[in-house]
Amino acid sequence: MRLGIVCYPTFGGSGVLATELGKALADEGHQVHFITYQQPVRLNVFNANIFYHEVRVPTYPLFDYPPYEVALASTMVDVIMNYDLDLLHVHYAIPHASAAYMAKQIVKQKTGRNVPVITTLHGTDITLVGRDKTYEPVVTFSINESDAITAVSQNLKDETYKSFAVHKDIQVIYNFVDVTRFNKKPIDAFRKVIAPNGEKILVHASNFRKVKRVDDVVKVFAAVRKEMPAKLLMVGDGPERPAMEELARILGVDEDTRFLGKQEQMEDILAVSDMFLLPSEYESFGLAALEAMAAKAVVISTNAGGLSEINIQNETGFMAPVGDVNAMSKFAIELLHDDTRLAAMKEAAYQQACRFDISRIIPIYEALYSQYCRRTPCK
Ligand code: GMT
Repeated sequence: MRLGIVCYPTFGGSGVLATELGKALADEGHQVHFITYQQPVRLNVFNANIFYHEVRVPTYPLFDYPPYEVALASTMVDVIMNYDLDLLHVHYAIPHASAAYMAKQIVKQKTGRNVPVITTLHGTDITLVGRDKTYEPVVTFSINESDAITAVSQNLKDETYKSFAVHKDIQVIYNFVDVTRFNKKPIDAFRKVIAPNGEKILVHASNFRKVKRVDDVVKVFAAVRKEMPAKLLMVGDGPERPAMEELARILGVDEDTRFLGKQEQMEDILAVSDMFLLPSEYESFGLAALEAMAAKAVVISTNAGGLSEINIQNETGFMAPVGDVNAMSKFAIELLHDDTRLAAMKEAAYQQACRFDISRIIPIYEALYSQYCRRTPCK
């Protein structure tokens, strides 16, 4: 198939998932065209089946807000027509689903062809941003106009029906992880630099937005650090980072906390980690937690959103209500003191990640695409 994939190119989960999906589909022999404003961060391989089309947004003195959606729709039209795409798969509804709708109408008018659009809902496009009155009518309309809609968890599907007048079926296709990539041997030299005296290593990775409640990460770590030697790795960057650096100083754990910024080699960091902290206010799924589990890290998270669809209480990790720093700290301290239980839970986390392995999920997307494919055979 010739597939167009539209996503955010940044470190956000939807962009990561879309890029990994595109890479896997290209490996399967499909021609994959990424359409976005910047090279996606995980698009770091050469594959003759992968094309990257940059959306350029020309500026003009009149434009306080350069019209990205218009530029995106025009690029979609260009790529659909010049590369004869079979379908467009857009990740994160805003503004990708509405731009795809516009592109579809333009192609239909020009050629009579109906290009199928599949929209995958990822999280805040539904639970936060999309609900805002400023966007809601366009989001509802463009979701309903998509030929197929998928959501990355059952919780996100339910949230969509709760908040939007969507009258079409939404298929749940869970996010995935490439287990073979994340189940890596720890690099001893790296572990020694981070934890020279064999301290336990805790890790958090996100885009440091309010919804992640990163302050709870630092608070849990401070409680752990009171009880035992430990190190905290903070991966990623975003608006909350400066406040978190300050909080680590206030709580006296700055010497044991490293802010690593944005990192591409997450598998190397996770390979030396014992525990992953994700105390979010909401997660539709929690892809970062799944990647941690594939690297045999135990996940301490909230029970918000779809997290309970991947993290199994007391088996692969622990979940507490949002903001319950005490419960998360207590569990972390007890587990980090008990090496036998820690090893068992790490293994259980890994086994759970295997249920979401890339090899299981890609065929589900291919089957969905096949329903809309005009070519025979479908590759
Ligand atoms: O908030 C983020 O982590 C980024 C956001 C995105 O759309 O890029 O992530 C959402 O999509 C991920 C991939 O499907 C999910 O794993 C995250 O749980 C989800 N984030 C939220 O729901 C807050």
